[in-house]
Amino acid sequence: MTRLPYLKLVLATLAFGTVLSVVMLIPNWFGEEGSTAAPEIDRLLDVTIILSSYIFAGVCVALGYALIKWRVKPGDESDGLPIHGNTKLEIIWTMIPLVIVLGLGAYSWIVLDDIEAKDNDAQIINVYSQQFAWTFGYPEEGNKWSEGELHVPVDRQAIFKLNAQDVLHSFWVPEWRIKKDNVPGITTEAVVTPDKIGHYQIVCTELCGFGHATMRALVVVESEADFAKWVKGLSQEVPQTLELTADQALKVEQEAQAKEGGIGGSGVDETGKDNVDQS
Ligand SMILES: [Cu+2]
Repeated sequence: MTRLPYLKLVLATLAFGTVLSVVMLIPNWFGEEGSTAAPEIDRLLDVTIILSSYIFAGVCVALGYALIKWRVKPGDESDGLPIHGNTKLEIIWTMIPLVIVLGLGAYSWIVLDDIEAKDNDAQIINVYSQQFAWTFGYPEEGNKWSEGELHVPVDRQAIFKLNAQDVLHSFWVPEWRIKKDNVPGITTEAVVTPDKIGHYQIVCTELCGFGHATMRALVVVESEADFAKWVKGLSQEVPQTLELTADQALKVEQEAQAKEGGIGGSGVDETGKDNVDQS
């Protein structure tokens, strides 16, 4: 059996992996950063890119070496060597990915723990999502609400309480790097500290129906003073129906129908599903 040229293979892997890493880190994959979480998340992804580059390089070098070294000679029709497993090799190729995955898992945990740590002066903002619009309630500001436009002060943590009134939606502001599902029946939470003044967009990132692609809202990150002025200008309070759970809202609607004396008149049956004749 030929001894493998380990040193050469390792050096080739390191060289190819380094070139790949450098090339892969050139594009700005994630775009502009707009929150304190963004640099940490981007660094985590950069580390993943570098690790993946070296693993990919190792696989390519091993494959390339095997293809060249053990290529079948012309006219050789014989079978290869009967090989049955190699315990040492199997232990190595199990342990290496295990260490990498556990290491990345621990690193991700530390990052998540850090970016979700809550500040004492955080502002709670309620986010309501429905096909195909976003609205926002400010409980600290007399529960005033805003339709399609979210304002937040810069450098102050915002804790978004995410609600879904009908189906699954998902709250995502790419520059903040934070993405969280809005789930009917429960309130989920996203923690963000925007650190750059500017205009951004909330993008719904959960396929939620025909209008999904248009389900966006403006995000304005502004100074504390500008935010205070804007929020004072809001006149209406969050409508009561938005604060009910889906079940409670259905009950209110059914009671209203019963009062009008017409059941089935609105095309909504007791399961809450639209039963308008589709044919
Ligand atoms: Cu959607």
